[in-house]
Order: sequence, then structure tokens, then C-alpha cells
Amino acid sequence: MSDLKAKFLEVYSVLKSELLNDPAFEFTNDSREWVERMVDYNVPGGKLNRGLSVVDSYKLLKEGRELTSDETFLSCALGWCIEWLQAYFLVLDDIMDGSHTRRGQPCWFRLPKVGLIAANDGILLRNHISRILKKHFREKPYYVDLLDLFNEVEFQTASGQMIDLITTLAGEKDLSKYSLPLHRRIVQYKTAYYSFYLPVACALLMSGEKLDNHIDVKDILIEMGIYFQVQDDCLDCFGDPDVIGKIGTDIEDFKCSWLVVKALDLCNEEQKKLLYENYGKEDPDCVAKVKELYKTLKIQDVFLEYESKSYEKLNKAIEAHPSRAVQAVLKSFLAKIYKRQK
Ligand code: DMA
Ligand code: MG
Ligand code: MG
Ligand code: MG
Repeated sequence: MSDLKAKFLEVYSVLKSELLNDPAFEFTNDSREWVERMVDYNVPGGKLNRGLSVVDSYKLLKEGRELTSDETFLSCALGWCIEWLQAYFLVLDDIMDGSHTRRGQPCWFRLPKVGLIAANDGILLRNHISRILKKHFREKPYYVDLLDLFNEVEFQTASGQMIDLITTLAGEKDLSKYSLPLHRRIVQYKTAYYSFYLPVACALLMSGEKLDNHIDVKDILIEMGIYFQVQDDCLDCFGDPDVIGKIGTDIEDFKCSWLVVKALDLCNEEQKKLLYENYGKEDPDCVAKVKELYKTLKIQDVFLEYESKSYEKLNKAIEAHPSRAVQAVLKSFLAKIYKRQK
């Protein structure tokens, strides 16, 4: 494990123990044990890319100057706030998507003891972010901007989830409304803001920057986030569940996935009929037929082409940015996700 990751995990233990001893609530042993188990189950088990990026980005913005131990702790704490936000969204996303596994284990709500208590656990995870920010950032000049940032991004993400969900409404299952612009709108809101813009925005605020002065950075990160979610859509269908830690449900769920949008674009009338008849059904035979069609249409090759084009475009945009430090932040982000298999 890298030193940074070890340090990051150390900060997790500190934050968790503070939350479990939060004086605003009189914990009993039972409630403390529940929260500890819930947090351990849902927060630290992912790739931690989003969280670690805050620390990485902050370091790059400091252009090589050593971080003080205080700065290291605070940038890790902000990174964890993003991991907490992600845990909150995923616990609820898995309920709504009817998913089975996440990060190589059953989804939290699938545990017999948990069920829909998971809905409240999601709310608790969201509140943990505010507790962490209050405890460690209240006296900082950028505290208000930080709170505002998390609120804005949460709103955007929840709105993205809303449009992801209402496009699949039963009774209105109509593939003809699925298009690239609709897909783009969904993934921009549900994924790009919290996964890409938020970590860099946190690092910028810690560096004393005002976010209004970095709209160009935001635009590039949103494009990167869209590319990242197209990868997620592909992995949902073609990824190895043992590697990605989750079993895809997009076809069953009638999601406006990049794959189905591309398939609709490329298919003939007969293939279109097959899609209309089999997309959005629980029946494994129907799912298999859709996957077969994706293979016939060579959607994976279309993806590879999209992937290298996006990479080129993003690199150009990054190289056009006036600040070397910002370029380094963006390049390190892109390198982490290019051609990812999980
Ligand atoms: C996820 O979209 C978006 C959020 C905000 C969790 P998704 O349902 O495609 O994610 P996953 O494939 O991880 O379930
Ligand atoms: Mg999901
Ligand atoms: Mg979802
Ligand atoms: Mg997905």
C-alpha cells in the first residue's frame, strides 16, 4: 500500500471514532455498534479514487511544497467527505436499481437485518459529512464555500438520479425517447459533478482559491466525468463482476445506458424490434438477447473508438490550460481512469 493510502486510512479511523462519540447524540452500545458496522460496510471499501484525488490535487496545487501534517489531515478529511457522499448515494442507488452486489459483497440493503433501514442509514451517511465539516473546518475562511459546494453538488447528483429513474418509468417504456443528449444530461448530473468536479473543487478551496475563477477547470472535469460514466455503462454489461465488484442491472432496469443509445443508432428495423421486445425485462433470456445484439453490432468497438477520441479531446483541452499545476491535476485524474477495467 502507498504511504498516502495508509495515511488516508488512518484519517478514516480518526473520523469514524469522532462520529461514534459525537456529543450531539447520546449513543448506546447498540446504536454505536450499528453505525460502526454500517460505516465500515459502506464507506471505505471502494477504489478511494475520489477521496485520494483531493490530497493528490492539493499537493499538485502547492507545486511540490511539503504539506504540513495539518494540511495532510484536512485534505484527507475532505477526501473522506467525498467517499461518505459516494457511500450515501450508493446505498440508496442500489435500493432503487434493485442491485445485488457492490464492491464484491451484497448491497447493504440486501442484508436480512438491514432492509429498508438502509434508507435511513443513507441519510445518516449524508449527515456525517456535515458533522465532519463542522468539526474540522468551521473556523476556516472557506467554510461557507465548502458547505455550499457540497450542497450544490448533492442537489445536482440527486437531480441526475431523478432523471435517470423517471426515464425508466413502467407503462411509459419507450425506447424512442433514448438519445445521446438525454444520456449526456443524465450522466453529467448523476456522476460528473460529484465524482470529478467535487474533489478538485475541494482542493481549490483549501488552497484559498475562489471557485468562480475556475469555470474552465470545471468544464474539463465534467467532460471527464461523462466519459467515466460511459465506461461505467460499458462495464455494467461487459465488465467482469469479480473485477468491478457489482453485477450489472442496466438492461433489466431499462436504463438509458450509452450502450442502448448506440445500439438504437446502429440497428436495422429487425434488430430494433428485438431491442423493443427484450430491453427492460427481468427474464435472463431477454437480457441475453440484448447482449447478443450489442455484440453483433460491435458496440464494444464503437466504445473503443469513443474512448480514444475522448482521451485525445480531453488531453487537448488540458494542454490548453494556462496553469501548469492545474494541468498536472487534470492529467493525473485522466491517467487514473483511461482504459480502466474497474
Ligand atoms: C450511479 O449510477 C450514480 C450515482 C449517483 C450513485 P449507476 O446506477 O450507474 O451506478 P452503479 O453502476 O455503480 O450502480
Ligand atoms: Mg446503480
Ligand atoms: Mg443508478
Ligand atoms: Mg452503472
